[in-house]
Amino acid sequence: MKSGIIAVVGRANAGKSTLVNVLVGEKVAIVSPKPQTTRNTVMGVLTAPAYQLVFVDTPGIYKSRNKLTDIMMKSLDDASKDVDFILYVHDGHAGISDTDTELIKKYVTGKIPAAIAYTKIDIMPKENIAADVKKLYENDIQVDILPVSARKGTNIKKLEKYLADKMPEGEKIISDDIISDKSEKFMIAELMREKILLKFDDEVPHGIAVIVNKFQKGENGVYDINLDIVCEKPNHKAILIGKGGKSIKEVCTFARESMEKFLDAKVYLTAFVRVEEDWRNKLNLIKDMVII
Ligand SMILES: Nc1nc2c(ncn2[C@@H]2O[C@H](COP(=O)(O)OP(=O)(O)O)[C@@H](O)[C@H]2O)c(=O)[nH]1
Ligand SMILES: [Mg+2]
Repeated sequence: MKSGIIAVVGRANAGKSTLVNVLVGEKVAIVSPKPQTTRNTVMGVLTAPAYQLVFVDTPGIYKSRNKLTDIMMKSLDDASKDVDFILYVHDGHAGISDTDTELIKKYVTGKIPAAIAYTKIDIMPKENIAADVKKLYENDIQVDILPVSARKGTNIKKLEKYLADKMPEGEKIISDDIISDKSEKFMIAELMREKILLKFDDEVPHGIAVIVNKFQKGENGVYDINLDIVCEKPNHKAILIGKGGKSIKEVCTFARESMEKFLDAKVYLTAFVRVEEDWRNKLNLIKDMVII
């Protein structure tokens, strides 16, 4: 059979996690319109009779600004070494800038086989695709470019077959029933963070960490989940809670619904908001919070 590890890299918001989720067929990584949604590398596995594709979804590419972004960048660099293939995800509808060509060249170096998934074609004029492909070639980026839409499912099967064909011959890397390297507990914290990212403006969610204190399935089949939402500033805490607790209640309802879908069971969710100033620069705290 064919099997291999594929690093999924690209700019923040390009659509990497969405693409990995549709390829794997299950939600393994959270998605939002905000940068820094993915903080850790997440592995997603697609196992078919004739091949196995192990995707490593990475945080987007950023300029490091604090210890958290340092860790994110290191995990990106680590993830893009020692792999069989690099899938560079480019947001087609955003056009191609000089920064894009520079970044593509940084990751698509010729040392490791690579291709570009040119995504979000559902929200752009089709005629731009050919022009952009030409632009990439003119910039000496001569790898296969595969136009896809993760949202609409366009060309996803084609991309899957393409990648399978590029993998080396080998044994299965991961056992059949595993689709992610992350625990249910990790996903629970991530789903909470996703709903916060979706509900609040930029400044608040970027300073959020979620810690799961309790994650227990009762005899009645209901999960008892208790978590801390850690924020950086007292005014963020006030925003998160909202008037009379309205905001936190709303966001917890959304989070609970998606946790129930993910766990396929009822969830009893309690959450507590607390302030931990400058946690993004406190390495010990980050290790506890981010790398669960
Ligand atoms: N229209 C459209 N939007 C997409 C597509 N893929 C991702 N998105 C959106 O782009 C945003 C960023 O996606 P995400 O997967 O979190 O990007 P990442 O930061 O590269 O992992 C989210 O709002 C997604 O819903 C796509 O194929 N079409
Ligand atoms: Mg992501």
